[in-house]
Amino acid sequence: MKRILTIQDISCLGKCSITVALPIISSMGVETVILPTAVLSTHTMFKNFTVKDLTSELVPITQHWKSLGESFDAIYTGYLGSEEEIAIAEKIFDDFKTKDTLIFIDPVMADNGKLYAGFDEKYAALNAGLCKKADIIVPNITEACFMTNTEYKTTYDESYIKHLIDKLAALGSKIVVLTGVSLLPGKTGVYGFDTVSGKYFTYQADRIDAAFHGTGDIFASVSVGALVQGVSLHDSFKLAADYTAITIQETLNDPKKPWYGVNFESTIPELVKSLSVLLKDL
Ligand code: PXL
Repeated sequence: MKRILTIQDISCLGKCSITVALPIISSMGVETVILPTAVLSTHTMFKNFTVKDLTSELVPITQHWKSLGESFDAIYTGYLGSEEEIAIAEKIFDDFKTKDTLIFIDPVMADNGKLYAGFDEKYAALNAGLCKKADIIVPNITEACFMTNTEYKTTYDESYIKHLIDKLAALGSKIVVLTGVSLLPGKTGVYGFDTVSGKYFTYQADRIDAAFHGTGDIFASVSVGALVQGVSLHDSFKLAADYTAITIQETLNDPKKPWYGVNFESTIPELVKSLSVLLKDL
């Protein structure tokens, strides 16, 4: 069985970060090891959330794993929370990376043109530095703009997206995948660039006009859960984009939908079914 280490916060209530990554990656038949960066009562879109920072725990926990000789097929970072944790994540990559370890970075820090509460431009610059260690990075357009000092636009064309991707690739990741890219009416998806093959790729799923929290974490979890099992780049990102789209649709259909996250729990059986088709073809 493949094994992914994910490094991000636990937002106890809120359906994001580890409370999404753990069930989704596990449902995909991959062992999920967690390294919580902080425990929050809720994610940061709620008012008056509490935070217990866990920075001081990260090194002792990973040193214990190292002493046991443990290893990971992929390391997936999401919401890190502090500048010091970015430096520690870099050290964990160095300590655990072998030639077969996939380093997958979702530089969670911003959306809709704005940084999340508690982050500033220095934090964005440090995340940009971390990207040099990555095999794959999956920023949204806002995060890409903050990391590359590019003007954020809500209306754009393909040349703007390619320019942004080229600037992201210069940060040093092998593969760059920009998320939330809408180039066709009624569609949204990913636009990527593989620096090894020199090829751009894109996949557009149906766009559902609703913004929900945690969908980036769902997209990243499905992508890394498929990639680590040998599913191709195109099929992994298609699976993730389609699953995110059907999950948002499912949530909209729920008259009692939560405002703070999506009903991914209801759509997991479809994810498992679609993945099993892809795995059979490998
Ligand atoms: O979904 C990203 C995320 C993860 N963790 C925390 C957050 C957010 C987005 O706001 O607040 C704590």
